[in-house]
Amino acid sequence: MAAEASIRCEVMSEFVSRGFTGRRRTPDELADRLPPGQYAEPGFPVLTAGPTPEIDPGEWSFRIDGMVAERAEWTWADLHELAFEEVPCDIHCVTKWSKLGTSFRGVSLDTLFETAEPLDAFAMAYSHGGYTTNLAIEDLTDGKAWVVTEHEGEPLPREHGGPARLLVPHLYFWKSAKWVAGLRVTDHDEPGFWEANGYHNRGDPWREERYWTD
Ligand SMILES: Nc1nc2c(c(=O)[nH]1)N[C@H]1C(S)=C(S)[C@@H](COP(=O)(O)O)O[C@H]1N2
Ligand SMILES: [Mo]
Repeated sequence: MAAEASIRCEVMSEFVSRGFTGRRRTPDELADRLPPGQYAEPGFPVLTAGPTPEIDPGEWSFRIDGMVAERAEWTWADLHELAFEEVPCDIHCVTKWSKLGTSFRGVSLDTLFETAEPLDAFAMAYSHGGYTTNLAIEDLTDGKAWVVTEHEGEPLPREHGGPARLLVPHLYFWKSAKWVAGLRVTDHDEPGFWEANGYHNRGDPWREERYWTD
């Protein structure tokens, strides 16, 4: 299912890069790209539980620890030594807006896991400010997740998680932790902030996994 969603994302971005960005899309095209129950939002709403932290890139770092072959931590400068990728994608918020044909730029989790190889199946992403969200390692690997620092060619705005956020576009957007500080790899699954407050444990928008009862 995850692979299917990410393939769909690639197909869509190819479609967008052929020249449809900014043009009106036909309802058929929209219908094809919108997961069930979602509508297309041209803007980029901000959804944050609590205050917006102010983090200087000089103070920022990203850590991977817990059940890993080697713990690792990257400063802003360390991160920028790694390969950055452009990530064209669609994003889907559980509150029903989707932003189609957008893009981010960052480092693939696959690259970070080359250093900090996960030895177990689960991870908790955590952020400056205390936000957490849980993800299966298989939802973070094989080109499905990034630590991003740019949105549509500009530095990631602070309200959208700048200087850096997690991006996991094949799952509902609450899994994309803003102001991300690290990932802890664990041998058991545990709910993060929204998952403990009624959201679905996995959150696949194509299966409409919104709430824990879905
Ligand atoms: N640190 C942190 N990350 C977060 C959130 C948050 O409150 N704090 N909200 C989540 C939710 S519910 C959504 S829908 C998206 C919203 O991202 P945006 O504000 O860039 O649209 O961020 C997710 N990541
Ligand atoms: Mo959300």
